[in-house]
Amino acid sequence: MADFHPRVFSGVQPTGNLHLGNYLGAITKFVALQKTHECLYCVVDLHAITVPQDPAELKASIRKVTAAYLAAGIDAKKQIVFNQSQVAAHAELAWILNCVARLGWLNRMTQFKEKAGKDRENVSVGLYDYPVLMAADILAYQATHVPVGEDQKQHLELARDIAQKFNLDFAASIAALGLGDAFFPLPEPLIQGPATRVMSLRDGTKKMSKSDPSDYSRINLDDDADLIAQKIRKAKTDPEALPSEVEGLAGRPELDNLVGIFAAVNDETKAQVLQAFGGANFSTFKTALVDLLVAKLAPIGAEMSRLAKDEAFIDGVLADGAARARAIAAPVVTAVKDIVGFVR
Ligand code: AQP
Repeated sequence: MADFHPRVFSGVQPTGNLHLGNYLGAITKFVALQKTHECLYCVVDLHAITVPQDPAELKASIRKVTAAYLAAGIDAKKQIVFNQSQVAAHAELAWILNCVARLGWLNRMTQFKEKAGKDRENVSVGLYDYPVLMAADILAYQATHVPVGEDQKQHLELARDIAQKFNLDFAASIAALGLGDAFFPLPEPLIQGPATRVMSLRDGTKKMSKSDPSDYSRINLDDDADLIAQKIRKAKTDPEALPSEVEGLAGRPELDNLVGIFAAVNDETKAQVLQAFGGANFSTFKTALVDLLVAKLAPIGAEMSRLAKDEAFIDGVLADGAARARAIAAPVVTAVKDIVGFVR
C-alpha cells in the first residue's frame, strides 16, 4: 500500500447542544491531535439534514459548534475548520462512492437501525446513506486518521471497506494513471481513553446523546455551574460505596460512567480514580466530580457564548476554512473522475 501523508479528519453534527460525550469522545482528541498532525475539523451540516431541521436553528447550531471547536482550543489558523455544505467535493464524491458501496453493507449499520426504529419506511434516503457520505468526507482529503467516539466505529469500518473496494475495482486505472497501487488510504479510527462512550446520566445503558428528550441525561458544554451541579447530584447511582478496583465497576453501569468521566476530564485512568475514591460514598465523589467539571467546562462555555455572538467572525472562520478545504479536496475529486473514466 502506498504511503499517505498523515492527515486527520473528523466532524460533529450541528443538531443541538454539544454535550460532554461529544467533548470527551471527540473534541478533546481533536485538540490533542492538532499538535502532531495536519487536521480538518468539519461541522457536518449535510449529515444534520438527514433528519428534519428547522432552518434558523440549523444556522445557529452550525455557528455554535464552530464556536465550541474554537473555545475548546482548536486553532483555526493552523488547522482547517469549516462546514461541510460549503465544499461541494463531499456530495460529489459521495455519489461516486454510492456506486462502490454495497446495499448489504449499509443494511448492517446499527446506527441506522436505531435511528430509523419502527418508522423505517418513512425516514429519509439520506439517513440510510449517511455512512457513505461520511466515507466521502474522510476520503475527499485522503485522511489517514479519524478521531471518533465508540459509536462511530462501525461507520469507520465501512469507510475502510469502501476505500478498499474502490482501490481494488479501479486498480488497473489507478496504475495506468501513475497514481500508485492504491488511491485511497484505509483510514484508521482513533478511539482511545476512558470515555469513548459516555452514557446518559439517567440510564447507564444508553449513550449520552443530543436527541435524548431529558436534558438531565447530559451535561451540555454551555451549562452553567449550578446546572452541572444539579445534573450530577441527580445522576442515577446505586446505594453502595465506590470500589477500590476497576473490577468492582462490573454490573454498575452508572458508576462506571461517572468514574470514566472523572478519569477522562482529569486525564487519568479509572484505576487511578478508584485508588483515590475507593470506599468513599457517592456524595463525596459527586462533589469532587462537580468541582472538576465546572473547572473544565465553565471557561469553555463562557468562551463559546462570547464567540457565538460574533457571527461575522464565525462566518469568516468557516469561509476561510472552506476555501482551504476545497483546495485539498478538488484535486482528489478530479483524480477520482479520471480513475472512474469521466471526460472533463
Ligand atoms: N456519548 C458519547 N460518548 C462519546 N463520544 C460521543 N460522540 C457522540 N456521542 C458520544 C462522538 O461525538 C462526535 C460527534 O457526534 P455527532 O454529533 O456527529 O453524532 P452523534 O454520535 O449522532 O451524536 P449524538 O449526540 O448521539 O446526536 P444525536 O442524538 O443527534 O444522534 C462523534 O465522534 C461521536 O462518536
